[in-house]
Amino acid sequence: MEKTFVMIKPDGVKRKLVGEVLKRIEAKGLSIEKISMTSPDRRILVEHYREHEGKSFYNDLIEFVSSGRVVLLQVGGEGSIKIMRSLIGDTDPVCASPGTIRGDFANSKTENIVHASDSESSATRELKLWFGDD
Ligand code: 3AN
Repeated sequence: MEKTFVMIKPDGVKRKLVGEVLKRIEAKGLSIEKISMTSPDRRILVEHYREHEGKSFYNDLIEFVSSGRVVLLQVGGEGSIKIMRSLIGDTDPVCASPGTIRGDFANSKTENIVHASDSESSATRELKLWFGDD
């Protein structure tokens, strides 16, 4: 079954939206296969966000995601990568539709509650990075 990586970012944890995000994932019929909480250090975030290195928002992004605890998830199910992307909504809060997680809860491009892998190769890479080979 297809697997994807999801992270509830520090704003989602601080705003007590963990249950809300998990509820939406499960209500859609996807499965929470792994879950853990961590305070990510810069090193792992630099690797996670390597495609964004050098962009204008890069330093703020690393600073923000390393500012508190995050929830790491392996989510599984048929079509889980694309389904999770549609559940979270657009990166830009102006474009994120109501009914999506970002559409309902985010008002910032940096602090936008949740990350989900955007392709099969990202999902494989990110699951390995955050959960290892277990
Ligand atoms: P998404 O998380 O929707 O896949 P990406 O992969 O393009 O978006 O960007 C990764 C993260 O970088 C986003 N979740 C967001 O927090 C941040 N980000 C992306 N674009 C911008 C931007 N123009 N301004 C500020 N932060 C951004």
